[in-house]
Amino acid sequence: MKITAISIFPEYFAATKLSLIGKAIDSKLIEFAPIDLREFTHDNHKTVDDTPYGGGAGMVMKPEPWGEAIDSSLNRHDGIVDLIILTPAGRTFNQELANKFAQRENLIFACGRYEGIDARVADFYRGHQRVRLHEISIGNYVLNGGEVAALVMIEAITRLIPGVIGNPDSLLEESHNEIGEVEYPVYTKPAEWRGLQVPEVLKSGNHGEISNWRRSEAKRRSNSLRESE
Ligand code: 6GU
Repeated sequence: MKITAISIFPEYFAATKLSLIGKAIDSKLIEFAPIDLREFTHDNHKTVDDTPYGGGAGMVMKPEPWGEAIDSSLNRHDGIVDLIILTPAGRTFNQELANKFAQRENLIFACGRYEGIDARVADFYRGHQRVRLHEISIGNYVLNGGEVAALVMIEAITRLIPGVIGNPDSLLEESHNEIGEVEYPVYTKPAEWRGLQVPEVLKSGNHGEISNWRRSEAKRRSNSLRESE
């Protein structure tokens, strides 16, 4: 999978060098390039924003640098590209979308700042031959920009690529699968810690009872999480 992330703060993406994503990059399972939006400006101040037409608070990101940065990024990729514009007004990211994007070859993340990117950028690329456009949010809260949201998506997506995580069994057993059921509680040694015991059933060696117990605990947990919303 080839990933490009366009941002005025490409340094955010240094985090991709760590841990499993970093290893996947080293082993060429993933190719990742952070792109500095300001490289696609042509004025001395490297201006990326301006005041909104119609008035109002804040600044809007200018379309020209975005158009040039996205066109240049498209040239790094072959064939169809999923262009993901990060915006709090987008569709909420979830595991189902992570699974879908994990099957794609080419992802470009466009990380907006300020009050967002001039709307014509999305309109233009929605009609582009090589682009599938997505406007995505990671949840109902406001961040200063799309960089952290892109990192969240990159981690959720890349860990689903075969070979990226060490033990693929954990993908099967996992917390937030499509069903939205949260995983069972886990324990390790010691058997007693600060007066708290590991549940007897887990030490019983009875695999049937263990898996029944885990299923019922998982159900209990996901019910009580939903009630606390
Ligand atoms: Cl993608 N961007 C911003 N600025 N805020 C967000 C978000 C994205 N997702 C949730 N909040």
